[in-house]
Amino acid sequence: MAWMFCACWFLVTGLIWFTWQQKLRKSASCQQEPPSLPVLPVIGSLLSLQSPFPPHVLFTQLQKKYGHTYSLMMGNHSVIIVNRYVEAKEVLLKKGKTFAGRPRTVTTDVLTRDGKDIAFGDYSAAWRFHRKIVHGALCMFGQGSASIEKIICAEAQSLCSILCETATLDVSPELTRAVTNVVCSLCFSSSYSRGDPEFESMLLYSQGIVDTVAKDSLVDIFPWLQIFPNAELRKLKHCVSIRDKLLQKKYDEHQADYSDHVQRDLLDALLRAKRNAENNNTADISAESVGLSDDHLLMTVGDIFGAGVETTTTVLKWAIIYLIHNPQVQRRIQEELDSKIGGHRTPQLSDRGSLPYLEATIREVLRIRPVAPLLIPHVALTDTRVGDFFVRKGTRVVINLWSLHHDEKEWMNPECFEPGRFLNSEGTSLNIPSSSYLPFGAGVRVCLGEALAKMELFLFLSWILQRFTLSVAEGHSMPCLEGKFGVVLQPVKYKMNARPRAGWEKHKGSPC
Ligand code: PLO
Repeated sequence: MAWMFCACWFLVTGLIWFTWQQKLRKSASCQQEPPSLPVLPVIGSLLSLQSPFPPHVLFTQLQKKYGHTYSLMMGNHSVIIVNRYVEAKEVLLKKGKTFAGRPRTVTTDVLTRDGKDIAFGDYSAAWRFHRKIVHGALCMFGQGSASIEKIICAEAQSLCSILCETATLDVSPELTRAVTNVVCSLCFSSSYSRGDPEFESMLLYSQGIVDTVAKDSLVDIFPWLQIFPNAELRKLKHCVSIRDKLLQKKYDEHQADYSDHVQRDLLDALLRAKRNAENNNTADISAESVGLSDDHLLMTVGDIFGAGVETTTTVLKWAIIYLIHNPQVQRRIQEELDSKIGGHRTPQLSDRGSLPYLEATIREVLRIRPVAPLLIPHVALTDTRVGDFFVRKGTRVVINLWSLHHDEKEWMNPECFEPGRFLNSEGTSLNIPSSSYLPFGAGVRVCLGEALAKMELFLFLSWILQRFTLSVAEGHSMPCLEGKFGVVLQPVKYKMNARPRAGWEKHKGSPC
C-alpha cells in the first residue's frame, strides 16, 4: 500500500513540476512560440503522432489544426515543423547559417562515424572546408565535363540493350547498376558488370541502410533504448560494416597507387586535398582539424556514393511509374524526341534546351514525389525566429517539402501529374510556376549532386523513351503511387514492360 502511495505521489509531483517547467520556459522567453502539439513527460508528442499516414502526410494534415508552423516534442527534443515556402526559405536561405546545424542521432552516428560526413555532420569550420573541397571535386569531375556525359551515355546504351533482351522486368536492379556505375566512375574510376558479387552485396547493404537509418525510429528519439536488443539497429550496423569494408578497399587501392600528377577521380581529388593539408601543417591548420582524417574522407565518399545511387535511382523509378500511369505524357515526350532528335542519332546533353516537355516531366516527378520529403532535419545554432515565432537554440527544424510541393494555394490540383504546369502557355519554354518548389533543398546545405542528377535523369529518360514505350507488365497491377517512407521516399517494387518502338530497328542497326 505504502509503495503505491509513493508512486502516486511521485507521479503527481512529477506532472506538476513538468507543467510548471513548460510554463516557465514559455514565460521566460516572453516571446511567441509556435503552437504546440500536446506534450507528455518522457514521451513528448508521440501519442499525437500515431497515424496510418507516413510522417510527411501527417505533418501536412496537422496544419489544419495547428497552422503552417507548429512545434512538437520528440522525447525531450523540441522540433518545429515548417510547412510553407515563405518560412522554409527563411530557414534555408535567409537564415541559412543560423539553421545549418544537424541533430546527432543514434542511427546517423552509426552510418557516419559520429557525423564525420557532409550530409549528417554538424556545422563547423571543418565541415565548411570539407564541403568546399567536395564541391570543387564534383565540379571538376561532374557538371560540364564531357567525360561524364560519355559515361552516362555508355550506361544508358547498356541499359537499353538489357531492356531489349528482357522486355518484362523489375527494372530496379538494372537502373541501380546503371546509376551506380556513373557514380563509381566518378568516385573510383571503376564499374560493375551484371552479376558482379560486389554489386549484389552493395544492393543488399544499401537497401538495409535505407530501411533503417534516419527515419525517426524509437531508438533515435530515445537513445537509451540502445541498451535493449534492437533488430533494426543490429541490421543497420551489419550493413554499415559491409559498406565500410567496400569503401576501405577502394580507399586502400587508391592510396596505394596515388600520384600527385594524375587525378583520376573524386577520391584522388580528396586524397590530394588531404595531403596538401598535411603538408601545410606548419600553418595552424592540420589535416585533422580541417576535417580530413581518414574517417572523414571515407564517410564523405560514402555520402557521395550513397546519395548518388539511392536518390537518382529512386527518381528514375518514380518517373517510370508516372509514365506508365500517364501514357499521354509518354507519347508527348516521344513526339518531342522524334521531332527534335529523330531516329538517326541518340540524345545528348546539348539537346536539353530543345526538349522542354521532357524537362518539365522531370520537374513534375521531383515535385510530386520529392526524394526526401522531409529533407534532413536542421538545428538552430542560436536563439532565433521563424516568421513571428521565437526559436530556441538547439531546436530541430523539419522542412516539410511534401507540404510545399502539394500546397493547394501554390499548385492547381497538386495531386495530379501535370508536366504542363512547368511550361509556358504555348508549351515552348520552361518555367517554375511557384516559389513553393525546392526538390534539392536550398542554402548552405543544398544538394551537392543537383547538376549531376539532372544530367543523369535527362539522358537516361531520353535514351529509354526514344527506343521504348513503357507499360505495366502483363498480368500485373499498375505500380503503386504510394511511397515507402524512409530517408528517401522509395516506390514499392513493380514490374514493367518495355516495348521497342516501331521503326527503331529499321533506322539504327544498334542492339534493338
Ligand atoms: C543511402 C544508402 C547508402 O548506403 C548510404 C547513404 C548515404 C548518404 C545518404 C543516402 C544513404 C540517402 C539519401 C541522402 C544521402 C545524403 C543526402 C541524401 C540522405 C542513406 C538526401 C536525400 O538528403
